[in-house]
Amino acid sequence: LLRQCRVPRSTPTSGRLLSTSASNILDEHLLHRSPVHTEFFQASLPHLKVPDLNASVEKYLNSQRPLLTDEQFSATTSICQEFLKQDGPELQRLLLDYDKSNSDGNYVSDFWFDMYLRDRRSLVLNHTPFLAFSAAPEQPDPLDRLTNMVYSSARYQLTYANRVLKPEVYFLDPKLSEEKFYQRMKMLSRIPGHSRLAWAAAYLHKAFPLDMSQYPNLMASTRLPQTGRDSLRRYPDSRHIVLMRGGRFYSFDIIEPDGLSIVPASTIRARLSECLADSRPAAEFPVGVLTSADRDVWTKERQKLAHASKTNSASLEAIDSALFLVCLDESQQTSDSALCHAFLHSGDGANRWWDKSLCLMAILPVGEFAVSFEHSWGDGVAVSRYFNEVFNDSNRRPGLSSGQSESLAADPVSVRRLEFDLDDSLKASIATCREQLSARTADLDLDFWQFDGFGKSSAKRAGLSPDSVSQTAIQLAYYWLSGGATAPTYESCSTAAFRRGRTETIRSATSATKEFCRLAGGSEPAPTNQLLAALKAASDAHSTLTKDAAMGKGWDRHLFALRCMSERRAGGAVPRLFTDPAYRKINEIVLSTSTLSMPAVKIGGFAPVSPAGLGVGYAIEDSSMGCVATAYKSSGRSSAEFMRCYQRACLLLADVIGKALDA
Ligand code: BUJ
Repeated sequence: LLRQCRVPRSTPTSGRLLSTSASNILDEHLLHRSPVHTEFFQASLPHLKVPDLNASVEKYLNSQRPLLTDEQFSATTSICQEFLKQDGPELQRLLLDYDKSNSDGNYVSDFWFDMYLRDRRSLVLNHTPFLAFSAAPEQPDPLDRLTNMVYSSARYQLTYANRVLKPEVYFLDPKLSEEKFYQRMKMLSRIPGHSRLAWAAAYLHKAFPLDMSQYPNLMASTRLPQTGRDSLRRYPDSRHIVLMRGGRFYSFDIIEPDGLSIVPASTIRARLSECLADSRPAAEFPVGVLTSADRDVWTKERQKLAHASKTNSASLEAIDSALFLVCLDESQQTSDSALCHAFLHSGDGANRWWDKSLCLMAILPVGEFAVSFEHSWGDGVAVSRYFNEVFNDSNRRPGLSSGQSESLAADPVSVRRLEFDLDDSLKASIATCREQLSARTADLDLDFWQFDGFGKSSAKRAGLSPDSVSQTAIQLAYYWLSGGATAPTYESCSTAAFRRGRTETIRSATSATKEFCRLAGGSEPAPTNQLLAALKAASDAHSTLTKDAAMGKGWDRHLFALRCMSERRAGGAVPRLFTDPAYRKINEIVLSTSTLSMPAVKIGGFAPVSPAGLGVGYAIEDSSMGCVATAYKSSGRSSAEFMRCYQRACLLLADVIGKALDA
């Protein structure tokens, strides 16, 4: 979880529904009642420190080593030495000053928000990932399951908005019961000044509270396109959702006007059915496709749209302010790769509103469900909390009790159709965006493979870190794919252990993985004991990098922030370190990887982050491992070829580790 894991500063919770007291809400409308309030630990979370300059530069050089020839490495080393003598200390001082004046945030979070919100490229494929839900065999009817997921999402919102959602805590001590932990925290909450002590008290229990500053933007929130830099906006009074089907929009309430209770699940189901019963054909000009455009293009089109009619501005307002979006697609395809394509980009992208912070997707009649999220506001840790809560709650305590389906007819006025008036110019833009997006998504190659012959438990028994083994498999696959090369690799690591922490990069292509690939990847692999020793060295090196990253001691965010400072610095030239071809190369990510292993997740993925790169979403479970790989066909890469190499790599690793365990 920790691996994965600009909102206004003063209001940590999502808002107005909050002013009601949770004690007025019946248990059936909540996920649970936390013994301490949701932000109990927030104020005492540790501050993410600016790392030491020399240490970051040294780590940067270590990451460069396997990617460069001796000559290139020596040139980059000299550039780094020059940086440490010239620009580095001044930029570091500026960054430390900036950090001091920014006590509620951290040195990187505003720059990170800027990185997302200033990016003018389409959100689709470039940023938006998806996570698909595992099956729920006890809920065979897809519409019942969707109803229950919507109902549990409403519970999530009432629980969060009323501050009774349990704080997000990473427990390291398996012997510590959650109940006991919270009893003690509740006792602490009676002591004056507890908000400063809360984190330390949790730490004494080997429990690590995680940042929750992203949570207010999960629901009732949207990204808004603006020239140059987009913004995020929240709607604290929201009680409705917007459903999209065939590029058309429908809106209905799921929380009652009192803000204290959820619309009965049978009514939600009837409202969903009413949307499904609309017999009109799919929209000829699906407005949602405009949200897939370049952000400056969409900014202009949105202004035109909003000014064209009151109907349009009202529809936009309803979409922006919805708690979340439900996207219903219809398909008979059940293959894993067809599902991944559908969830990642919905074919031609016509049935999505990409700006919306959270989107619950359903494919009927096959009954597959997933979530996608606009990435600027938050990361995997916040989304996986919602994802797990909804998966568990909708299975264990479904809102719809059996036999209740459609016992109520929807009130005909309760589902509002959201319409748009489109002139010829808007129609032409929609047609253009649709063509452009179709061309981009048709270029995306995607493959999935799951291997049931090896998993976490064998890796652990052999004294290896399961994640390191997965990363080594990816490195070896790339080694074969490229005929012996090592590529700039990004593994996402959460820094949510810190206040407003987002992510750090684990640079998982190391000198140790390179050596392992050299020994294992030739036509005649080295003897098993040699391979095992190299694998252990790769695992140890990776574990150190992982710990560093999770502790905010990687080099990526530090150098990124120093570069941002150099761009702000009046009159200062950009230091050579940032124009060095080696710096550019290491940031042109070829292997973009991320993992989330949770029973609720069936599959998940994202597109490559560079035109010639690969996107690799992977997981390692107790006795299986697997990944979803993406690539752009136009770059000459093939996800299927990568997958063949990955399969070979998994088999080799399983064999080597199996022999070690047998010995
Ligand atoms: O690093 C960051 O700041 C954010 C990253 C960006 N990037 C995706 C480019 C790496 N964002 C995330 O990591 C969020 C990604 C969420 C999706 C993760 C999918 C992983 C699940 C794959 C499951 C594969 C199935 C295996 C079966 C055994």
